[in-house]
Amino acid sequence: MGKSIEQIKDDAFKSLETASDPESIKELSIRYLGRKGVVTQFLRNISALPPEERPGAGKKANELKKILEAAFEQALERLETEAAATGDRIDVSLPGRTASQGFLHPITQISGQISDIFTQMGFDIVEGPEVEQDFYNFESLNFPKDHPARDMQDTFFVSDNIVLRTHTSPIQVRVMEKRTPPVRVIAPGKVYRCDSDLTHTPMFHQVEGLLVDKNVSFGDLKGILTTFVHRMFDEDISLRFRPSFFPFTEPSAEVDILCVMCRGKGCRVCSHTGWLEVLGAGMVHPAVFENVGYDTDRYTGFAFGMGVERIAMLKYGIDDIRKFFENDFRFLRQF
Ligand code: FA5
Repeated sequence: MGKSIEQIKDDAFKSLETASDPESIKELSIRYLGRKGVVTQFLRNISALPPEERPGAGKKANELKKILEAAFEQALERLETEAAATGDRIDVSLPGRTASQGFLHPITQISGQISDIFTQMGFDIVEGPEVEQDFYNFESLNFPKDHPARDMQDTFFVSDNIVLRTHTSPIQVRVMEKRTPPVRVIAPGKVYRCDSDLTHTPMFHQVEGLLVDKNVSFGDLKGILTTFVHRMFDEDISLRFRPSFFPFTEPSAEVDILCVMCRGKGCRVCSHTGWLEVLGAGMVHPAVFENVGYDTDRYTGFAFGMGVERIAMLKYGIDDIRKFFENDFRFLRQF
């Protein structure tokens, strides 16, 4: 009949002492209690014993079966508890994991700084639609149909009367239709033009400004814009007002800032002029006031529209506007 039930028990417990992981305990359970296991075989072979020994041997074998079942189960539970306790232990000496933080795109940052400067000077922030009616983008701003001034802005047409706005100036009209003077607003937003080179992209950002009240003069416009430029850059940055033309302002001007790339000597960024144009401005044209029903005898006002990317280029010394839109992380994470 082979080993006695006592020998089988001794062997099983010795093996259990050396089993250090759940896998080996499961193997032992199969070796002793499985279908072909040692205890199972012992029980099957009881019929080979002399009849008087059979009841005692059967009883012992069944007892051993229960003892081993309980012992294997306990050993498994003990190992699992130990593993869980080790896994949960906190090693306070390990260095901490730094959570990587996102950041704002440089254009969003500059746009925010521009808005902050103007809100500190009492301007409200307003918005308007990017897909705009021809009426607001052009006609209400004194660009009649077929007027050559429309060629100044290479337009993306959605349909005959709907365009992607080419500037933020239509927001001037939308605001004046709803509010009565005094009006003091800025309107940041995306604009679109069929245009692309070192200093032009097909989508770019502008911040529009509009101030309407009694006795507003060109001197007020110069004062506000000079304050803005000095706060945005620094107190000794040079800027110049150059006469210009926009159908919706009269007189009109363009404001240039001394090129920070070459300090006025002339380079490819400033087209060798030493200056970089950052905004257009002027006194609101009476025709625009008439379109929105403002009394031109009582009110005057000024408006301006600046290119956010140009300001960012000057501020950070970037020589190619397209870098802002290439999404190269090595470039973007510097700001
Ligand atoms: C205008 O868009 C006028 N609406 C500005 C204005 C507002 C004048 C209110 C008077 C009163 P202009 O086309 O010059 O003007 O554009 C204004 C600024 O946008 C420019 O000075 C320049 O900084 C920027 N800009 C123009 N085209 C592009 C472009 N394709 N890519 C990047 N920036 C541009």
